[in-house]
Amino acid sequence: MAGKSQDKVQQEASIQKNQVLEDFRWAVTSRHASLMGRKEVFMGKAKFGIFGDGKELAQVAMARAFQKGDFRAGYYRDQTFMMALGELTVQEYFAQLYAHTNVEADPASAGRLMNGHFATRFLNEDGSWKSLTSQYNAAADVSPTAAQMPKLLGLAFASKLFRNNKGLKDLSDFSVNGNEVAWGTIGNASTSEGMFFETMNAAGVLQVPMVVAVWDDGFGISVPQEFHTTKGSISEALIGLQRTDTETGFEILRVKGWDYEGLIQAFESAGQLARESHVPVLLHVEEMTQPQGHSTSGSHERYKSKERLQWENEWDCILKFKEYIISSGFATADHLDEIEGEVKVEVKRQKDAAWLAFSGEIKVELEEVLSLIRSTAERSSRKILLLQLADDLKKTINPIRKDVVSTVRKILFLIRGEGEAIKKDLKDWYSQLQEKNFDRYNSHLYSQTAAAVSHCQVIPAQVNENSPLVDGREILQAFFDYTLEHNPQFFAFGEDVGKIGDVNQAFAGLQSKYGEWRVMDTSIRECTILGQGIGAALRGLRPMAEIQYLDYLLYGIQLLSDDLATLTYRTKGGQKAPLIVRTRGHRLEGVWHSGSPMGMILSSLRGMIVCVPRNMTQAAGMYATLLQSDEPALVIECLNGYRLKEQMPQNIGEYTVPMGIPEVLREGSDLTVVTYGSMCRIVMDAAAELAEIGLSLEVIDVQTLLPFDTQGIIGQSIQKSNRVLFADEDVPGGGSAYMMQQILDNQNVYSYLDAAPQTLAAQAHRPAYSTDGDYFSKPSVEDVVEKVYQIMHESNPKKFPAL
Ligand SMILES: Cc1ncc(C[n+]2csc(CCOP(=O)(O)OP(=O)(O)O)c2C)c(N)n1
Repeated sequence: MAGKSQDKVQQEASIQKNQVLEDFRWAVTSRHASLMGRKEVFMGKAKFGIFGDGKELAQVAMARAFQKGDFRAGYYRDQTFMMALGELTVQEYFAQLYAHTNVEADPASAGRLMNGHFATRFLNEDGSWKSLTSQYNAAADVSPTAAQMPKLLGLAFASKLFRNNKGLKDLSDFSVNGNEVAWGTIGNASTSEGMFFETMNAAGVLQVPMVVAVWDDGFGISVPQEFHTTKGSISEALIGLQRTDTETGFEILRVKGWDYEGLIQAFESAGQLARESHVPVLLHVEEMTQPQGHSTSGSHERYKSKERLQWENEWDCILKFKEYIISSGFATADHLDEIEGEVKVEVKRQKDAAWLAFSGEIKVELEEVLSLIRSTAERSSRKILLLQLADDLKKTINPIRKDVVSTVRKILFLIRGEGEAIKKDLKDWYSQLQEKNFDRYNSHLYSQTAAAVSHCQVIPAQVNENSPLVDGREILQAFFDYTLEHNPQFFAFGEDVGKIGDVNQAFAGLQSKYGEWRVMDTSIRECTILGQGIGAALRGLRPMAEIQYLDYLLYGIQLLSDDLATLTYRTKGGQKAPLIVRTRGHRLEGVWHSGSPMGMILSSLRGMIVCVPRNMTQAAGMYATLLQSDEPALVIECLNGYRLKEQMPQNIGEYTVPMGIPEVLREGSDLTVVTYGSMCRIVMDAAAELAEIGLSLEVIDVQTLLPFDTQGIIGQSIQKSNRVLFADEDVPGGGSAYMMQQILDNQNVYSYLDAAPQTLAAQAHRPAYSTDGDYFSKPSVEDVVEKVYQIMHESNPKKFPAL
């Protein structure tokens, strides 16, 4: 200090004062947004509210340490952080509370998520990447507690890759030498989840630039800390992760949620350590409060003691911040009151603007429809009733879209028997509204960009009589070799993927050829393998995450379902994570190595592509398609196919297999069997046997279950054969029932059927061990033969007598 000029000292003091007052402004802005938000819910203007009050101070400190290019994966308390970064206006905050369906109004979720789910937009409207290093990035939030953690690992891991994999050094829109920190936030109670512990361990092993801030307010809704965490403290419980002079690990810091200077210092040093040295940091922020309780669902007075409530009042971080500012001489109490007064007016102004914008759109629709109903009523025989419905609609307090649409639908039903001229205006208006509402509520389950799988170029595999016969796994190996050479953003990882090149050797030799940053081993942690992939894909890389066996996908299905599969939908195209999940399933052995839980997958992964290649030639072509696209996918290779012989295509790496286009494997006229994966071979064998008694089967491999037969190929086959059987290895009512539903609901085949459509599945239990266990559990050639024969018997018992 002694050597500094007076000017310099004054400048530093004024910078600090400006900073402190700016932070104060953000803290109280956020607090008043919380207070007003709660009232909006109780007034019936929003359905549910969860707010960030009590967590403000730590978040302004985190925003100070957060830099352009960094990523946040957090949860519903982070509004102050987002506001202080400049990534969330108060108006946007309220737009989400009201569920305003406009991307401009609510850039995080276009009204699709309840309030407190934050996100920035990573993509331009056409789906191309923005420059992520020039902006602050918040990965789109999810509600399940701790589900933000696995992708946080991936966001941090990407920095590690960008720093160490020289092939990525030119991707300056995604990283600058891996200097980006991934910041996570999580509530103290949520640290009890397995995902949290799995992520922490993996981050310690991988040494990635990840800072995890735990917002500790001593409760998880009503349940106090002693029920959540060993020793009542997550930083105490995790002390074994602490790095030492000789061992790598975590840096663990503790700070109080009301201590402004402590928070600023802690976040700054955590950020610096992670950024420069890629050391993960656990930042335990203790003594936080929750002034309004957990959410609008109930009062915290039900479960907090009087003493606790009083302590929370006294140790409120904004109160403490005020005391600090005044005692440090940065401002007087009057000045702070003045700022708070201004803030209150501004928050109210933006809240009102958000409401006006939200309700204004609905009002326009309501006025339009009222005038249409009235003019329709003039022409209708149900005039009085229609005018009454219009009147009721007009009287609705805080009308929503449902009020408008349900009235229109009721009226269209009432006047169904009247002439077209009477109904036309209302019907036309409604059909236009349906399109708009589809865009508002139902669009973007899948990519809507030029890189959607449906737009990928189809290049057939080239095989001729000279193409060598090789093991299936060698086709995959050749494909991965080609892709590692030609696509620097591609990398593959999973249990046993690195050194031995996966348990079936499709990556054999490729780690030594391309290095440990391209083909790598991981620990046994399916959930965070997937999270690692999601986070890396969010940052522009093309990861292939391997789940060793399909049966173990269950460890990660929640993450795929809640996070990856909903990502495009819940951000309305604002983010993408085109992760490819590779796994192998169907036939092998026993209860845990031969499952085909396709019904479970199909029900939970809408939003992802699901490929079920029957062999490795098809699998390689599917991977090529997926790598051209911007959609996340699950590919299930056939466990028993790696050693089966296939011809090596000449254009390996280049040919593609289109998604949603079934392939007719055998033409026939008596009955269509629709199947996929390992069952293709079984059905083809059955078809050969049945041909011997003059029965002609058409066998169709659907190839992908999501999307499913987008061109109606199966329907066309049924028009010809008039009979259909859907066969797979899932439980009854699983994948086979799904295929039947798709065809019956979408392809209008009912009138072409001469026999009831049927399914053939495995037994309801998982398969018993060994070859006999398989035979008596899963569909066999005999099962297919007998099932088909039975259908034919019912059609023509004379020609096909009972067995
Ligand atoms: C997997 C899952 N289980 C339960 C819930 C319901 N829930 C929402 S918030 C919450 C408490 C979380 O407490 P904490 O992690 O301490 O965060 P805080 O809300 O106190 O900030 C619970 C149980 C959920 N969202 N997800």
